[in-house]
Amino acid sequence: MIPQPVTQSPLPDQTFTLQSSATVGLVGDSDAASRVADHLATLLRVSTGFPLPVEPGTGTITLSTDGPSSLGAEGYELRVDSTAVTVTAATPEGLFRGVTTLRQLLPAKAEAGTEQAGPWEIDGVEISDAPRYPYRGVMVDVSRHFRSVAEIKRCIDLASLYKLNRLHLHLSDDQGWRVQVDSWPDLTKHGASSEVGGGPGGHYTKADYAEIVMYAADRFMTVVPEIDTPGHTNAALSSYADLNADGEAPPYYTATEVGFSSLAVHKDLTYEFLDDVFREVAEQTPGDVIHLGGDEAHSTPHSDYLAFVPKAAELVVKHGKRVMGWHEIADASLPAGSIVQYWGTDDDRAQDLTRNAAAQGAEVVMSPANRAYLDMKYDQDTPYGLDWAGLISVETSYSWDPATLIPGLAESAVIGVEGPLWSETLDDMAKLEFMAFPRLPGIAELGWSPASALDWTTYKVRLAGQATRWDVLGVNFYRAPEIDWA
Ligand code: TNX
Repeated sequence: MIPQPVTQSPLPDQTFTLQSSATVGLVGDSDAASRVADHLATLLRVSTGFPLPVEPGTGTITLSTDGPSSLGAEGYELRVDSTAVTVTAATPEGLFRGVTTLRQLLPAKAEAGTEQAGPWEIDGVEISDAPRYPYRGVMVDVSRHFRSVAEIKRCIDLASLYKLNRLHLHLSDDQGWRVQVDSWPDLTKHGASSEVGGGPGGHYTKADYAEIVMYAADRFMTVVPEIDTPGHTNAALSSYADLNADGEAPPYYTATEVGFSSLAVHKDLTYEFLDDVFREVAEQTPGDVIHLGGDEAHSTPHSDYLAFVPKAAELVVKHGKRVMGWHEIADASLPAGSIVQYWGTDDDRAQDLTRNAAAQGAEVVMSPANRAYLDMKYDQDTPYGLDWAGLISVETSYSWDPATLIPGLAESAVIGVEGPLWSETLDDMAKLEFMAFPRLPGIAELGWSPASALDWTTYKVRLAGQATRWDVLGVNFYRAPEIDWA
């Protein structure tokens, strides 16, 4: 199982077998809980061919939201004995996490899209589980190479299988603006028309974005939209001449240099623009956070950068959202409730900024580029990906502790982890999957499992066990030689 649960005790000599007469019982009524029950039943109907009706009250598999609040919002208990399966939680979200565990206890063929032969056995077990951190994310860069709604749904499905609960979408950068903004239509009319390498690009209409948000919410995953500022803005600057300090629109950019673009920090129009963008993005985002980027603003003079960040942050807060940004923003003063995302490589500057973030009262999400970056090559022979932060083996990506990686950072400031998947070199889903698997499940485990459970030697055996699941799901994963895939 990945992530490893907090406690798990086998019930020896007890084996549960799912039969064609089984029912899914739902105790505690809410729409969200019944959607969790339907989600499980729908999945298993396809592979088992059993009718699996969802009924109120106790069933063969019982899902109950009558659990004590001591389990927390995402905690759950799961019991499998020879006659029944019970998942108990205090919330529909906890129920969903427990159902995710149940899916991993079933044979891998339970995930198949066609009817499979049984038996459908689960070894008896009692599990009690809850996450170490509330923020467990994956980031997809849809700016450098655009991904369709269907592809993003697949990312959500694969990430939620490992109990990740945040989908960070990098929606704007030099190479493309990917979300519709009604008040600034050229952002997508012009700014979405290509991508790295000159491909067709694309963008999410409001309906597309709503579909992604809803699909994610059904899997208890919150979308964190990122509008990168003040650098990484060529797509916007190329769409509106007036946004440029000199009033001239640069050409569309499809190469991969960073750090050459900047919003015009001294123009009022810049803040009118951001006000509109954040308002429209906030309106479509039920989640609590908008990410304003803030990284690599190499062509924004530093004093301008320090003036810009609080003004941009204030506009996020004005529209009811918490500010999130890459660690550079911690050099500026941040509004209460901000979240700073560390992407350093053990360098002092990045760590100082992150400690500064915590000293300001901000919370920290850990994405160390030399460990958590899913776009770094595994080794010299990896056919795509980058290597500026190093080569990141599966072991390297797993073997660190989010609480202690940055010396002197208060452990209480860290709220979680995220694996960013930048897409300069990744122009299709197969390549994204190859870079994310098998490293993303390890990031998920760092976010969920207690520090005492993190152990490479036992983890790599559990990781090997996931391969049959990925084969069933058609995941294009890298058979890293460090793992005995057997
Ligand atoms: C740095 S990480 C960037 C991105 C690149 C990435 C490639 C960060 C906040 N900025 O613009 O895509 O490296 O690994």
